[in-house]
Amino acid sequence: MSSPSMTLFYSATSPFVRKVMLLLHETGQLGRVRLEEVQLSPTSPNSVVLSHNPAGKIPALRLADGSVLHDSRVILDYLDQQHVGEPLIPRHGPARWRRLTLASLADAILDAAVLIRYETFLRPEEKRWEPWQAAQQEKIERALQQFESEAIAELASHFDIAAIGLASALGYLDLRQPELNWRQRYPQLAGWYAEVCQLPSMLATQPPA
Ligand code: 99T
Repeated sequence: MSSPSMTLFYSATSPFVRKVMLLLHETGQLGRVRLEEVQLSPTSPNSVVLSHNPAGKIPALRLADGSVLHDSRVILDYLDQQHVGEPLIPRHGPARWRRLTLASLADAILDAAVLIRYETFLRPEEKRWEPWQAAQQEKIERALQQFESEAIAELASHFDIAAIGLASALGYLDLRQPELNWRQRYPQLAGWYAEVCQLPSMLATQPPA
């Protein structure tokens, strides 16, 4: 096999990076990407990442010609157009907008969960504001409720952009909020997630405990 032509700025605990890794696994493109592991947070940016993405965030993907793609949504879209199998992002029609909207709702869970993580892990205790954190947590609950009540059949139909997003989000909640106990409140999601966790792509991308 030829050597990887792209570089992914990567961390094993980033759920946004995990979405990219899942798509690479599912579309057989792992060999095209070299992983460059980085450590960063908003208050400790990584200079290499900053030189590729002024927002200082991962994932960022450097292509063979030196150009850089970010954020995860753009990278997923790009990589999904680089393989010949069934697209994981429908190309046209109502399915495209529906699956992208579900993926966006999964990203909203991640955005809120990452903000909570930074609030509780980085921000000094005396500067924290409980109502703000509770409001982020409510976003997560409302999104989970919508997936539970309106989207289970759609999720189960295809491990695509929407399912990849939600699987990454649920994995991240288990990593950073192990006490959340979401499975009790959302039993259908729990059943769906237990099944997708057995996929080789999910097993290979599990975040370290
Ligand atoms: O915010 C920063 O400066 C550094 N944070 C990141 O790079 C996080 C890593 S997940 N990435 C994003 O926030 C990307 C969001 C973007 N919209 C996308 O790519 O979709 C860190 C999680 C953790 O450490 O617990």
